[in-house]
Amino acid sequence: MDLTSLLQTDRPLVVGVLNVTPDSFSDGGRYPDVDAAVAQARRMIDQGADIIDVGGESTRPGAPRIGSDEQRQRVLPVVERVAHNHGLVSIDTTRADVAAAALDAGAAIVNDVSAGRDDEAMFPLVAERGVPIVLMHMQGDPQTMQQAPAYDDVVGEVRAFLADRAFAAEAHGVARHDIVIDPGIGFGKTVEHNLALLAGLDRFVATGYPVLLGASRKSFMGKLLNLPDPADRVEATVATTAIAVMAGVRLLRVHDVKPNRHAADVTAAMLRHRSGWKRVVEQ
Ligand code: HH2
Repeated sequence: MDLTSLLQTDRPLVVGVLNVTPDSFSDGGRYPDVDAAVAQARRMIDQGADIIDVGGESTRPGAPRIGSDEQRQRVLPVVERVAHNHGLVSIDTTRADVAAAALDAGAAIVNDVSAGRDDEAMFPLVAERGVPIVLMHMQGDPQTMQQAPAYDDVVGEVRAFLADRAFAAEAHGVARHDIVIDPGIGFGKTVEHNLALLAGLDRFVATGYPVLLGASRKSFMGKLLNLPDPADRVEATVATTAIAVMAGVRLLRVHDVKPNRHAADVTAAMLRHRSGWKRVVEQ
């Protein structure tokens, strides 16, 4: 099933993170070869992931940039096998040439953490291929974003940025129904900024674009709970999943599929029960 059809159901969608990088903050280096990465994708799908998000460049604070050739070498064999044998794949890249090669290899969604700003060829590519794109907010770039993030009104500014980027994408011919927005938890944000965004998720949902949340294992929870090891932040992530589904968020990008699938499904069942779900989805 494609993303548009999945979004027409009343299920929250779980996006499993698959970083084929040596240096990602949480799962970097865990999948040294294609077989290991494909096996992890299979596990995530068995646990209830709807989409596998494959990335070949870490965006953790201070991470080095990875050239397109290297990204392609890392992701393409994995994208090809997961897309053909297992399920729906999104490609996490800001480079249009990497996205194009991944789409050719079977990916069906582009996840661009620069919201089309890193590569001006990204929106024309997505428009031409007619595929969905996730537009994420980031203040600054991964090298510098955590040095001194500052906003007057973080929810208002992030929302205005995303509306602007969605408008730019549509101006290039990307269909409105192919746009997903994402407040970019941890990308140029303090703990307080991230909490404000979680508290204000309903304002993103109210734009009418499907919203994706990527809070999984991120450092604001480590700071709140004094948990330096990202692997210890699974339970905290599950709390953010329930908060997000309550607010009407449709996609949850997570490393730990099973607990988040359960949290999302129980929260959605509760919403259906009080018939709030229909209202949320139709906003
Ligand atoms: N977060 C990360 C990477 N890609 N994409 C979207 N749409 N939203 C996010 O919040 C998001 C993202 C960072 O997390 P991770 O992939 O686990 O780490 P790294 O960037 O170090 O590979």
